[in-house]
Amino acid sequence: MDVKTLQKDFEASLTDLPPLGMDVHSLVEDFRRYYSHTLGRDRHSRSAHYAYQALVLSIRDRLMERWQHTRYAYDEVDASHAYYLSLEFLMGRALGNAALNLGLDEATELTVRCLGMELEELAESEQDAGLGNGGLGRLAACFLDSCATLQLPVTGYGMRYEYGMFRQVITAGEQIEEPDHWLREGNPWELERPEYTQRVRFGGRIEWQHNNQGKQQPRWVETHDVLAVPYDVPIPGYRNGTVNTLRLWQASATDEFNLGEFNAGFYPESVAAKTSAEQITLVLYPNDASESGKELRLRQQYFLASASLQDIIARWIGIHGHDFTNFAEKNRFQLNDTHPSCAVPELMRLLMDEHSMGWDEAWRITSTTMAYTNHTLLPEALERWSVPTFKRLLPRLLDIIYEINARFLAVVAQRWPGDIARQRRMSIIEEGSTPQVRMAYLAIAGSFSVNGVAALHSKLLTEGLFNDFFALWPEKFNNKTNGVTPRRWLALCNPTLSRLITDTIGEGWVADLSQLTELAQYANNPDFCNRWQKVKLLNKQRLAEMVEADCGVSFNLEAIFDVQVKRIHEYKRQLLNVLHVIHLYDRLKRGDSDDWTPRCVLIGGKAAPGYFIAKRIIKLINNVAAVINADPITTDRLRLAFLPNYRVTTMEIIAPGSDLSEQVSTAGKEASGTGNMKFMMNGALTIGTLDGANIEIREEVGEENFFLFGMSAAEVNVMRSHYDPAAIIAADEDLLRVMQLLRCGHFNQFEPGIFDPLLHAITNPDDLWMTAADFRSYVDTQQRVAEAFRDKERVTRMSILNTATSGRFSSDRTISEYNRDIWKLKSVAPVTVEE
Ligand code: IMK
Repeated sequence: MDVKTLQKDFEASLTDLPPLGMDVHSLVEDFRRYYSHTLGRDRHSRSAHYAYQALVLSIRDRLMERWQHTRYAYDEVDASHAYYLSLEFLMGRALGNAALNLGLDEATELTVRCLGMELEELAESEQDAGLGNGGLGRLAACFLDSCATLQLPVTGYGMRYEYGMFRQVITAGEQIEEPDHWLREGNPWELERPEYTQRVRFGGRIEWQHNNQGKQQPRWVETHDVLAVPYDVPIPGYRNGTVNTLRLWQASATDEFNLGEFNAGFYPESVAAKTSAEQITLVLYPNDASESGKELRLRQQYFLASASLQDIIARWIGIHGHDFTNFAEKNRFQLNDTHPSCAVPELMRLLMDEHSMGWDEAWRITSTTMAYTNHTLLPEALERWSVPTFKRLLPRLLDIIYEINARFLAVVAQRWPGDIARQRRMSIIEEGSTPQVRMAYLAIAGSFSVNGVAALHSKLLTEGLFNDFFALWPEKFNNKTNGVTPRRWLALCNPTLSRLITDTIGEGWVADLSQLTELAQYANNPDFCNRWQKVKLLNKQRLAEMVEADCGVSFNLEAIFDVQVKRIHEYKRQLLNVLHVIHLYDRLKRGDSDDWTPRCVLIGGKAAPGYFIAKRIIKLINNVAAVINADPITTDRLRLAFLPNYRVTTMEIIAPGSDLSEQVSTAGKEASGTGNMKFMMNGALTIGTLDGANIEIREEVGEENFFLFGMSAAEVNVMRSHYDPAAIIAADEDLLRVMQLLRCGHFNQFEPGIFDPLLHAITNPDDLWMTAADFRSYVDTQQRVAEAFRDKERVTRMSILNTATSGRFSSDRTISEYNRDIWKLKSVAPVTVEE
């Protein structure tokens, strides 16, 4: 055969590769080859780790084919595209999800069995991709799954942090943070794409020059540049042939660092500069719903925005040349909170300075492509960057922000002539001794859509935080209630319940969760209820084993599994939960235990390393657990455990095994919550306040199937001015006794005074979270929970109805709404590989 023919055959086969088999035999075949030929293992070196590697490579090949076909399909129709820009993607493990979504779950299971191993054992080899803090990052991950499942051309853009969310170790009851070097053994799910490297600039100064049309043109000079190298992660849709992309940027020093200064004899300085460039993607900031205000964080934010936009524009030019006429129509950028909001001035800069566009045209494009999602009302999370810092790091961007602000304030002045106070309030630049850039206002001014993440939260945004902006641009504001993916959070994590559901109503629910309503008709069917209970018991056993292994606490399977897992934060009120546990202990001690319902309380979550009170709350939980678990009076009746290192992978065991979901935030403070949805889907009942998505959960399941307690957001605001915790405590015998136990050091006999800061917080009239105010209502409602659980039939019915009405909380529904109202993309189906 001559070279020409070979070449032609090769070209043809690249676009038209024969599809890989999806049956067990093909999978085993590939597995064998990877295990022995690629990884060089033989029968003398059997290990779960290499088996895992070989399995991933086999599955990855099948993702690759579909990935290519998806790209071809999008290119073919020149599809409009949306980009989800986020500093966080909390992906968790990928193996089980890839197998499920490709329809290879059974084949995978069998392949592993052929080798005399169990899939669960292999899966343990995979580190969680913990590139996020909590709800905001996990939401981004669920959204990618739904976009691929709905076959929408959506790409995620994020950061390839070398260290993800820290590992939490509990020592003497306290949180110790250990670095999470998740890439140490390599990451078989990513594909490095050095050919798409971008250059991101920092520092320097602006020089104005005349261009050949005699116009003043800025030149950003003497910059310190950093390279952004993309790593692509495949995002498979649910059994539909689509594989979308998550593109993660890694910072890398430019060659200038290596050459210029090396030769000039400044070796150490040169290496230091290299390290400083590569710091940008070294570590995830471990703060949830609070800002850090650190310069490195601003560098991260600009790095993501700039690299992503340059990448998108380069692709555009590759296809359309320098004609940007349809750019706005074809592209949407969804900003996941203000973290990537440098994208607004950066897109202006790229269009004007790099692609010679005028201000008006650049602004038309920017303000019709950007959309902003707000994820919290907490003032400590609202990002502000000091103007001097901004000027030093991003001088050209600051100029553009000033220009955006001047034009924006002119619009405000037009609408409210002479209202100086309002102009000052709304200004993107906050005046003061050190002026600040208000990133949320920048995001609103630059976007055509602003959304909150649950009905109450979106309403509070327009009434409070963004009220002035709502008055100016009511049409921009909308709500998109969060959701979670039913693939990971039901089909994958709860196989026993999934089987029961599929046996009963068919398998359509996995891609259309509204079908779960068909379960409601079985809520009174004794046979079905029986099977439902059996499934729950098995899942409780699985959870109890994990608690035993990780906490050394044994959970009684007969007890209510009462669970609160989420970031540790005062507004989420883990303290209220602990006060209730102490109250139950006090009741046992004083012999008030007629008709007792056994209860095992599990609390888990990470505290931001700099958040003193949150860390002390962890210590309190552990100390209370030590005392009550050791007291023989509690045996089989009450247990408390703190689960270390809560993460995506542990939630996959927790949600299926829980009876009661704790969603007890101070009303008006939790923007949405998404853990609440995972519990509901898996049939847990909720005890919760009228906050975030709890309100919508209660609406769906019906008030008789939801344990509501506490003040409403409006009541919280009314009480604020005359909150008197001392009086509340004095008037409540139970709370008084709980406070006595804490005050006298019952849980810190050898650590005097350590809980004083917590006692102070509870008794402080300025306590923003008003823990004491909701104590009575919470305890009474927990008593109703205990009574309900004595009626097995009743709680089983309630549990079934929770799952049956959880369809609304699928992220497929949420993403359909984003697409209907904001992105307006057409779904594009690739030619399926097998066709
Ligand atoms: C979280 C909110 O606290 C949750 O209520 C919500 O369910 C979730 O986002 C998803 O919408 C992290 C944040 C944040 C604001 C700033 C930062 N809001 C949330 N996480 C840094």
